[in-house]
Amino acid sequence: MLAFAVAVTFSSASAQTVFRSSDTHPDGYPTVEAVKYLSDLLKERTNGRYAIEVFHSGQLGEEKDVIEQAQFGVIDMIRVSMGPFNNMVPETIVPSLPYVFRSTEHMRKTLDSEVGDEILAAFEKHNLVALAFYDSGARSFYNAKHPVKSVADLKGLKLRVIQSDIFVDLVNALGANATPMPYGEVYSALQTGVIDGAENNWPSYESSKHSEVAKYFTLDQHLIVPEILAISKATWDKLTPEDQKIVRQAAKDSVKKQRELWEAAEKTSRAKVEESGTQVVEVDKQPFIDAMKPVYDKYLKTPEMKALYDRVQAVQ
Ligand code: GTR
Repeated sequence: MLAFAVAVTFSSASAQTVFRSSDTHPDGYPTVEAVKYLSDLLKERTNGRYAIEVFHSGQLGEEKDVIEQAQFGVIDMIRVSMGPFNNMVPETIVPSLPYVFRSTEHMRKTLDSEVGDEILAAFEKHNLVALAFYDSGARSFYNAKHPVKSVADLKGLKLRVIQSDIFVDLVNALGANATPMPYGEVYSALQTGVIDGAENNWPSYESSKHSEVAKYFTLDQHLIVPEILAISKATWDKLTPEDQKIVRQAAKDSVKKQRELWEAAEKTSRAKVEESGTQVVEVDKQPFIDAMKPVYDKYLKTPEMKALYDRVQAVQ
């Protein structure tokens, strides 16, 4: 009995809180590895009091579901695309508009500025504390039917999109038919012909194996939409202000690492899929940009949205 009591005391003295963090991507993907790196930073900076366990490969659920679970405090942390937040957090609309960022550089500069901090802060009224943005490259269309060389070639294709109205509208504006669907269902939907194609970045296209069933990839790069790393407000509120500071800073510090991992993964994923038969089509982006006018008209209606858009554009 005595030995047992001693053991318990000892273990609670060195107690470690392990946050459960969700990611839809497999082990080794840049976002998964960045959160593991963040866990190491936390352990180091809190003398082992805090750590993170990453549940990769969608083990805790699809993005829409894990967002809800984090809002309720069932999951501590989530790493999800900004896309699924569009209908809930209006501040995510402008940075999710097609072709809103001129380049990855422009996206990074914007999100590293106070504009980025304001967008992160907007999650708090939805019971989430957004900690950082991670890179997700540019999203492009791919399909199983034919090479898409122009906007006209997209006509009538059934394309899976993230469950976000912006994504639906942008695909429909190009003459294709948008089908919102959770990420984990896309592979079999492509395989069985329920959809003709989808859109994503190189590492997702490769690691999800969509490249095996949809070989025509068109480099139209319609969206440079970042990832969000957030912690449940319920979990956050249990931390002391000092620990909150440590978590926030460590999350910011993990961004550099994620960007390095991202840049490497983009290259290796593209090389891998090209080697295994993906046909890449380079296109003139201007007609794609022109086709987005109705999407801009719809989402930039209010003075607030226009002002945020102007601030994003003003970042040099
Ligand atoms: C990826 C993103 C995921 C997920 C996925 C999708 O690029 O990293 O978080 O949103 O796209 O298309 O559902």
